[in-house]
Amino acid sequence: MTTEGTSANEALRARVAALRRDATKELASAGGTDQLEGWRVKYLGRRQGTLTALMKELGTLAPAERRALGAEANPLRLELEAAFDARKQAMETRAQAGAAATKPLDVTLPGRAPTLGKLHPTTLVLREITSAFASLGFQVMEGPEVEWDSYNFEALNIPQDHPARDMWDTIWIDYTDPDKSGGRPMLLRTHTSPMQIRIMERTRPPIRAIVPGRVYRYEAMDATHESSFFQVEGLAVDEQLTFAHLKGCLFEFAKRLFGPQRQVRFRCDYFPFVEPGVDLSIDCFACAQDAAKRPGCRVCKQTGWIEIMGAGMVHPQVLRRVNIDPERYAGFAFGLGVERIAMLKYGIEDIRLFYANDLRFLRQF
Ligand code: 2NL
Repeated sequence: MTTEGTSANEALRARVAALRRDATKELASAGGTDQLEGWRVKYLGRRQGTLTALMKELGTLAPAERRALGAEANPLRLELEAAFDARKQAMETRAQAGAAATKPLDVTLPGRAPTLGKLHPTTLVLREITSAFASLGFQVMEGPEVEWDSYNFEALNIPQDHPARDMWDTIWIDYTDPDKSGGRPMLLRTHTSPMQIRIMERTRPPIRAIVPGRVYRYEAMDATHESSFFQVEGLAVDEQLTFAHLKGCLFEFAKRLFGPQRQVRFRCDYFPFVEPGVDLSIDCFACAQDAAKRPGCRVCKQTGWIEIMGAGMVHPQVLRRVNIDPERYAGFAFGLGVERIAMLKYGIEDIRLFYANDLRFLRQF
């Protein structure tokens, strides 16, 4: 150990002592968070900090001196850091207490109202429809949304490659099973009728069931077409059921949903799974009472009638395929689009609003 080494050593030791004194004194007098931060940068700062500089100098000393001085400088660093944290904590606690004292908690302020959820317009109308049919004696049943071609089309009298298939633009699933549906791929059901086939397969008449549920179409979307929407289809199978039963049942339904003053009209229509097939309209609730409102009526497009559903007598071929003897039993069936009914009831002009998740729309129901 050289003389110069020793004196350099002592000089450093003196600096450590002075540093402890100055830093401690200044910390005690730091009056606010800005000053506190200034203190931290001055002494502990990574670039310019006095203590940091001192630690760097240690690296230039001989090993024995470095150890001796390190033994003093290192604890000082920990000491100053701890003092800084304590001071900061105390300052924050005091600031909070001060704020609470000058601005006490006002317990009389009104609380924040929790946001309450509401039912979706589709759900509201779906419930109205199902309860109307339930009160007419129909059971409510649900089925799978992914279906086999055999249930969605073939059992419904729509063979492969038949032009009637063009009535439904289908979304296909990349999944096949050699034992199912002749190895043809699965699909997203285009109507809820396949579930009615399943019901007829496992239930002997009398049957009265409605099947609500989501269906899918490969559509170019516009104000009246969505790629997914809800349907309710109904089915009644019994001995001696006639078209008069269909009319009576749907007439009653239309009045329950749209009011007792409504007129109904049946006209011929075509669906491959019924014969005969019809569509059902109600007289226009917007203009039927007032001929002056007819010109320009947007609800019925000035026809005076609004189509609300399709229906018909179940095709004998459909019954035969599920082993129900069409000589003994007859059935009627019907189908409607839930959003279409909701659009009529609430005056909604664009079906895309239903699933756009815009709260400004959804809050209105
Ligand atoms: C429409 C028309 C309809 C049916 C659905 C049906 C089901 C079976 C047998 C026979 Cl299992 N028919 N359903 C019948 C006629 C019309 O729906 O426009 N739906 C939105």
